[in-house]
Amino acid sequence: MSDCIFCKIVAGEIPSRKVYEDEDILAFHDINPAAPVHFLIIPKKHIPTLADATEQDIPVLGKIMAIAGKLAKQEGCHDGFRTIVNTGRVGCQEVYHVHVHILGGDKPLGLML
Ligand code: DGP
Repeated sequence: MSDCIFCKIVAGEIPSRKVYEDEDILAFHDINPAAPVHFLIIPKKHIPTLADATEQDIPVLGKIMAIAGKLAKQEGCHDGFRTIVNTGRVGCQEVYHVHVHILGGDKPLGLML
């Protein structure tokens, strides 16, 4: 999608602080961190929202969830983290390209985002 910010990050047209990348997914630090550790994991494929995901997307969405813990530990989350997916208008989604927020730090994090 040519007008999607996250597709532009995937394409390298907008810079990001990368945490991880492979052929299917990209993880990068959130530009507006809401916690000491705050990064996003996205599929490289443009899926607008979680409500748009289909059975074809199960492998990439599963990969994101399966790697979240490893990346969180790598970024300093040694005692847990929050995992948030905002979906659509009611879910207060700002960027319409599926992303999983990973948030962590030293202290427990209350309801946020
Ligand atoms: P959400 O409300 O779940 O759609 O959150 C979108 C997040 O994306 C928000 O926390 C800020 C982040 N974000 C928006 N634009 C950029 C960008 O250009 N670069 C990076 N690294 N993060 C961005």
